[in-house]
Amino acid sequence: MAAFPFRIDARDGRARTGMIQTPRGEIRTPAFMPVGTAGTVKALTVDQVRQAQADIILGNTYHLMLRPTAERVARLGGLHKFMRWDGPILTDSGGFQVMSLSKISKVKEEAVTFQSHLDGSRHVLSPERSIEIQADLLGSDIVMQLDECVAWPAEEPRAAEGMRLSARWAERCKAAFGARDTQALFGIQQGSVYEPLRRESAERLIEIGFDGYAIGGLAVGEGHAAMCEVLDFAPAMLPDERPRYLMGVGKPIDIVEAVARGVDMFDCVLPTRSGRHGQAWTWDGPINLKNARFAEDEAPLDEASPCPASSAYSKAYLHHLVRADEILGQVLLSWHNVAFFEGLMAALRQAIAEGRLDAFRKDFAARQ
Ligand code: PRF
Repeated sequence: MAAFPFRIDARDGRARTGMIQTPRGEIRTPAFMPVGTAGTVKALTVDQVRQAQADIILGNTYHLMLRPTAERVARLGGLHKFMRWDGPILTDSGGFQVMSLSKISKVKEEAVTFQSHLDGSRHVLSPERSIEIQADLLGSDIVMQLDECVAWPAEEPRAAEGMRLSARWAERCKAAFGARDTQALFGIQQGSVYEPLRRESAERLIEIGFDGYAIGGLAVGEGHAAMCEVLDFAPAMLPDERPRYLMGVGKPIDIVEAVARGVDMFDCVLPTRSGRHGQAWTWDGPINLKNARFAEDEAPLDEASPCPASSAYSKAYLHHLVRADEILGQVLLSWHNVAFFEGLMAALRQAIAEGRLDAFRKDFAARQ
């Protein structure tokens, strides 16, 4: 597998910091990927996303296959050109979004069939079709296998069934992807909270061989403590020399704890979604700008931040924008939040490089 060298520069306990090298640029790890579901990181221009220090963004097979369709994106030159983002893009494979968003869905060995949440139209997503959409039509840099994420809570037999289906789909995705130099394929570990299932999942994925390994099936309702318990054993089952990606996580405290347990990549809608709802993430936890206590607060959210949304606008002004339901309030808070998450990742990388992650973790938790 020639694609995507992963260089680890420093370690601190189980945590690592380094860099994934892609043809579209370097991804500093641990990395946070802002979510650009429908060909846009909601409320932000790609220039703002770049200024917020994101190295890579995430796109969604499910949304783009329905609208504007993957074929149309391909005719328009691929997702990078379409949305004007020239950095790396990781695409999720669609299965998880089918389960969480579509009206009706049915998972079978061959494929998942579902009805669009937009117009009720019927669609089929097989492992082969997911790879075609991601790799050939959208032109994704990091392609995810199609998997089944079972709903929480799941009894062990149900979790095993979903994990084994995901493992069989992993083989089909690998065969469909073939060998490529300029794109990478990641497998996804499933198995809910069950250690033997996580072990079997990891072994089957490693046997197939992927460029990176994701941890799926977490942050689905089990809570922070249960997720941390799984992360005490799950990342260590995946190859040390390849990137590990915890899908759909999370709150800053989740990210800090996962990094300490050996995770390298994250994605979450939280910074953009909470930004559209008036919430700003800070080193002292989340605050809601709607709150009357900010009405005449002239201080910015973070004067030390390189992001203008964080350093150049007063909380009083942001309070006004949110109260008046002005679109700029959503833009500035989304921008600030993405910059905050990227700043958190930079701080984590530095703490690992300097061997003081434990102290960082304790300070961080105490301030939340
Ligand atoms: N699988 C895929 N995408 C995901 C998940 C998963 O398990 C999750 C779970 N947190 C988020 N996104 N393919």
